[in-house]
Amino acid sequence: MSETTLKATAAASGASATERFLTDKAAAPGQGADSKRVDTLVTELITAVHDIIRRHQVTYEEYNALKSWLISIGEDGEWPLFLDVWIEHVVEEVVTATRKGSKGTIEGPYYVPGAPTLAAAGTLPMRDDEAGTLLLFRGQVTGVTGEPLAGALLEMWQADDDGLYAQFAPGIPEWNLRGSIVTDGEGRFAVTTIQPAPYQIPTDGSCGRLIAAAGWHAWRPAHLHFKISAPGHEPLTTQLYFMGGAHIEDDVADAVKPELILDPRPNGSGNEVTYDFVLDPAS
Ligand code: MBD
Ligand code: FE
Repeated sequence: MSETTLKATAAASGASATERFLTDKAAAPGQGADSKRVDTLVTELITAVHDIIRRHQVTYEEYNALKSWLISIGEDGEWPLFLDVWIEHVVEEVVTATRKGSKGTIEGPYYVPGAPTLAAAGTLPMRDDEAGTLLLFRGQVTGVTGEPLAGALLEMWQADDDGLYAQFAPGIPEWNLRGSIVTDGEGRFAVTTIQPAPYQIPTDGSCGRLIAAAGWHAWRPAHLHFKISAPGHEPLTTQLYFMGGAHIEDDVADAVKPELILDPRPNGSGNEVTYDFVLDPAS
């Protein structure tokens, strides 16, 4: 295991993920909220908790354990991790239910906008001695009627061979294994990268403590992340996985779908696989 792996802590990656979210996504508290909607959703959430307490005869010891844990998850910066692992997949399912194009899945906590732009046939930024099997990932971006989308933006990010993400684990170059690819005149792209390792949720933070306390496991299968966008189309956020890979059947984040599993084949220098993305028209 490398030096960087040893120094990656839950608190460090949690702080980065929290800051990232607050910078890119968070609306000002209460802004844009319809009070009737807040009333309905929060009342139902609280009522569901009350029901669980009654059904399971929750003790003061358990109530205080929950309180401590909720306090610590904020202190560790792990709210983005917790929500994206255990909640986001249902939001994604509801929001994309009527799409006709490619399946999406959750974004997770580690997207960073503005990754360096590569040509349609390019290599993700990586270290000279980047570990891992080379992967040539190619395909085409089209609309739902099959029309090629030239100049579509394919943003891609992934973990390295230690399962670590640049900008969230220490000691990795800023844009390592993160890139923005613009499709060619036929909507095609061909990206050279390495196959990522499975991702383990940090075991030394609040999410890790919850997993240990419940007797769960902390793993996501190896995956590549994408955001694909083109004018006049719904942006697609998705991930692709590797057939037969560890935890493909029991992703802690429940974000694997059968349509998202790649089956790369050896091509002499590493592996190669083709995958096409189909974008819905803008709604
Ligand atoms: C990840 O890499 C990820 O993709 C998700 C969804 C949650 C935690 C880490
Ligand atoms: Fe990920």
